[in-house]
Amino acid sequence: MIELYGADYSVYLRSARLALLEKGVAHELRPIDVFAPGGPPESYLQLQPFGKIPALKHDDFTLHETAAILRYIDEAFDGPPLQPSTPRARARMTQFLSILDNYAYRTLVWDIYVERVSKTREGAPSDEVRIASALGLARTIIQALEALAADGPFLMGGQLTLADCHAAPMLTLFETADEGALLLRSAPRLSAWLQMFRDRNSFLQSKPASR
Ligand SMILES: N[C@@H](CCC(=O)N[C@@H](CS)C(=O)NCC(=O)O)C(=O)O
Repeated sequence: MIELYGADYSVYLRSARLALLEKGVAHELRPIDVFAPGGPPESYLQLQPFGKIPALKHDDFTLHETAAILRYIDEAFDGPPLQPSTPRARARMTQFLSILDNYAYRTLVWDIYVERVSKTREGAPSDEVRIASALGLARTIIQALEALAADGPFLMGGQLTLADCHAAPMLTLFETADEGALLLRSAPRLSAWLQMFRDRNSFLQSKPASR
């Protein structure tokens, strides 16, 4: 039994779901709202002591940190391999994951998407200074990902990898901000990949109910 704890609005939960769906692994979603008043329930902190989502439970094995969850999903179950086989290609895939975790999530999702799109939707003012200060790093992130991206159809070429699963949820949100759409226009490989990935079954199936 595979249980994935989190909320469908989370880009990190969606990365893990994409890997499960691409792999064809049956799983159950266990709702945890990290942004609920008072934070996640105390019992969830046994699974994820930092109070972030997602966390995975497979029988008596529990795991948190999305990059670890993604690798576990690929290595523990049958289905199409989601990691390349050569050392260089595996290192490249890890490089994608690290850029997304260390630079892209905070900048593209929180500094730009949340400020420009989520807050506007909620009728709250956007923090223009925060957005403007994030644009330089956002440009570097998009240029770096574009330089690493293959000609397609997937980020690493012919094989869909964990890099696609991790990048798609963040970049799709980023693209809905005007600043994101503009920056992505200067990244033709990323743009073509995003357009293709948007219609993938796994992506459609993991769409948040609220969007
Ligand atoms: N290092 C964690 C990060 C996960 C993460 O930041 N998840 C976000 C949702 S997309 C979260 O739980 N945020 C709640 C918070 O920051 O309080 C991982 O790789 O799984």
